[in-house]
Amino acid sequence: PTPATPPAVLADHAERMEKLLDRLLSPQTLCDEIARPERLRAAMAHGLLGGGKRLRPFLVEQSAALFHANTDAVLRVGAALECVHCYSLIHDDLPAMDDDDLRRGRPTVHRAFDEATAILAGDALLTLAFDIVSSDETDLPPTRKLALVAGLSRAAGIGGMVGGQMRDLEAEKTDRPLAIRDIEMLQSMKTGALLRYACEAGAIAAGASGDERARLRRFGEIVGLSFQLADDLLDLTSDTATTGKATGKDAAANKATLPSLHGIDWTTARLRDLVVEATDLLDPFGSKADILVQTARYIAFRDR
Ligand code: GRG
Repeated sequence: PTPATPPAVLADHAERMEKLLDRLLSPQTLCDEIARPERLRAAMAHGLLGGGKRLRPFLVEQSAALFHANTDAVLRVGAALECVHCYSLIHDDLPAMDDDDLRRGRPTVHRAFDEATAILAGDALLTLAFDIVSSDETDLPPTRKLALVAGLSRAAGIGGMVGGQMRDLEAEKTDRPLAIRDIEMLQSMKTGALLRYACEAGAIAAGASGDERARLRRFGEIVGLSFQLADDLLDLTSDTATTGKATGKDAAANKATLPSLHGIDWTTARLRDLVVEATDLLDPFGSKADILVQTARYIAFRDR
């Protein structure tokens, strides 16, 4: 299929998100009265600001928009989720994990600062996320904030992103290839959990019904599956296009991905099915869901 374009409003959202993140990390906002280590704040800013598609907060915003929610509070919930995402990138880049020098075209946090500072910057971004959601400035009923905190804890923790990362590290240590079921489980935890939460969080923040919340959660799950499949497919096709064989990071680490196991045609067909399911799920919302549907299509059929 021809590559899908991102919704026009994604860039505008990224700009608004950048301003909010910048404000949330400003010296004035971050407990000015106590001795705040400037080097840590600068490292957090390096990992959080200046780049990124801001896809997760965009999904929070668009999911909440289906129910006409308070936009300021929703933006703050999205900002909290972006803090968790960026913390995971900072830690993922560390020498003990992927050992990367560049992220979003700039030196990784441990390269620009040092390893210990990068670890602490990630830790502080993770805790800042919960600070943001629970803060009085996030103008939502306490029951919704509690549900948001509970959902974020689960999406980020052992049953979600961190658990998925651990499974990934363990898989790298064994010679036995992972079963397809295990690959799917690993990915639904490692990258899927935050994307699933993004859509569910929009519904929670907006006070949607249990049914609507479950619908958005499933939509987020599909977005997560598509995101990973598309990522692995792009890896596979760019490698084979340039060298005739798979040489990307996953291939170098001898890591099987669903596209490398099933092939390009299977993956493209699976992505089409996922987009159809995502579109059907949002059918009850009519044209209000147009942007979310376009986002699902973009995530599945992006060209980079
Ligand atoms: C180390 C706690 C810990 C977790 C690591 C999600 C994760 C687990 C690591 C991310 C590493 C990675 C490159 C995963 C592949 C897919 C992915 C999440 C890519 C980055 O997300 P985008 O495309 O990035 O949304 P931007 O830069 O747009 O924010």
